[in-house]
Amino acid sequence: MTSDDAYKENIKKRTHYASQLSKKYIGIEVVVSGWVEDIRDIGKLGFIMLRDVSGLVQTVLVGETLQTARSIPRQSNVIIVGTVQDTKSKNFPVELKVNKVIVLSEASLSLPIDPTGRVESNLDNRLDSRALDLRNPKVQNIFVLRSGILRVIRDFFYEHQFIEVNTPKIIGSASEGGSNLFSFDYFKRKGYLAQSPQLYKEQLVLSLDRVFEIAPYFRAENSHTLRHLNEFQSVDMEAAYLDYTDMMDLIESLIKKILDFSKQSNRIGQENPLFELRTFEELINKPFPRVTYEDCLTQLNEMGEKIEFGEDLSDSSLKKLGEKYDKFFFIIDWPLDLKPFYIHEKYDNPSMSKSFDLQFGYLELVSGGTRQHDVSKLKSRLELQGLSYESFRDHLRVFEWGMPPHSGCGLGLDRLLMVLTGVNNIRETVLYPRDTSRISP
Ligand code: AMO
Repeated sequence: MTSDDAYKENIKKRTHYASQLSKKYIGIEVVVSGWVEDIRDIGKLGFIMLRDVSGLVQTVLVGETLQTARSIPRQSNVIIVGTVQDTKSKNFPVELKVNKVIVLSEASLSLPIDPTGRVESNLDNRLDSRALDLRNPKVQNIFVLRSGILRVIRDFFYEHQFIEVNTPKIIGSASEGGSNLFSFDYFKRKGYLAQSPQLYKEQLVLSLDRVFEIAPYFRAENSHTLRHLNEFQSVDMEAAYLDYTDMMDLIESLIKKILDFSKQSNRIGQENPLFELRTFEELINKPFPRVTYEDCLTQLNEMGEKIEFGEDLSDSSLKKLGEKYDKFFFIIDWPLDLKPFYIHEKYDNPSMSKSFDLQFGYLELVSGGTRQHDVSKLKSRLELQGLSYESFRDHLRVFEWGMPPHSGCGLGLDRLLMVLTGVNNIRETVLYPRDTSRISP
């Protein structure tokens, strides 16, 4: 039967998801729809293993329906009308005795990848066929988790009096300085893709007090690592009257909320538990260590890694530190010169800054700090960093309209997903990743 026949015969739409079928429906006719994961034919009897977004259902076919099923290519999309019955299978609570199979959309016989994951494909091939790759429950789970986390994040901010904002991604000049911007023609002048919402989120606290944004950053960096993309999602926040220590408290409790949520999601999965999900249950009630930059240098020197004061922490030193602090920890109070112009100096030691990075082992997840809100100091910091304050004119004037002191930070969402799912390549956590060699699909 085809979808046209189904239409003519007025076959009902789905009545149940696969995971909803249980013993209480025995004897009842139901309609399920999804894709054919497997067809097993043992002579007079056959089985279609039908998968939908919720899981798998075993369906049993005999006679004419079995005849139809034999010609259906795997991964085709079908409707199955069947009666729920008890099963001998240990893997399912019930099975369906098939009354009708309707093919809605036939899959090609030669698929580019095997979405069941039984035949392994490399990540590049999987990303080339991402829509199909997502039929693999393990892959799908990453994005279900991601969606759940986005909801937790939004709820968290609403509870803390933040409002969600959307700042432009097409901008007329560099948002933070630096040269890592994508540029393009914008009606006879140059436009850029925003490398972060930094300037806008700071401007918005002038009147909105607390704002957050979940949006892409675009960075024209020629990086070839497992943790860098050229387009990635960040959770940005900015709040008036908070200091960087308050901001660390806030981000720490957000991360703990997310860990708590991940712990719960792990229990929900039945047929396809998020078995790779790392919940870090033991960390939920423990404070994350806060280690100063200076302490990091001392510890690194003890480990034989010589770093001069004022130098940035290289990949190899972060890896060493990450062996000692192998979960979440903050590196705080960086030298001011290592930080962007908008970061505030420490009052008791102006060569140091009110700044922090949240690490997971060697992986940087968050960066933030107290912001400079004194416009004359902002101007001199811009000059010191070789940036012309003329190009920040629109931004700087906002600081003359009664700007409150404020703090903020940006959390790399894709990297956080790496930590939670245990995948070692950021591309696994992004639907359609963009890197130096990938711009499609
Ligand atoms: P920063 O540049 O440190 O800070 O970025 C914030 C966080 O974004 C993530 N991240 C990345 N993720 C994937 N691919 C990349 N290429 C990449 N680069 C960064 C990291 C990082 O911690 N304006 C400041 C934030 C602030 O102070 O509010 C900023 O852009 O997890």
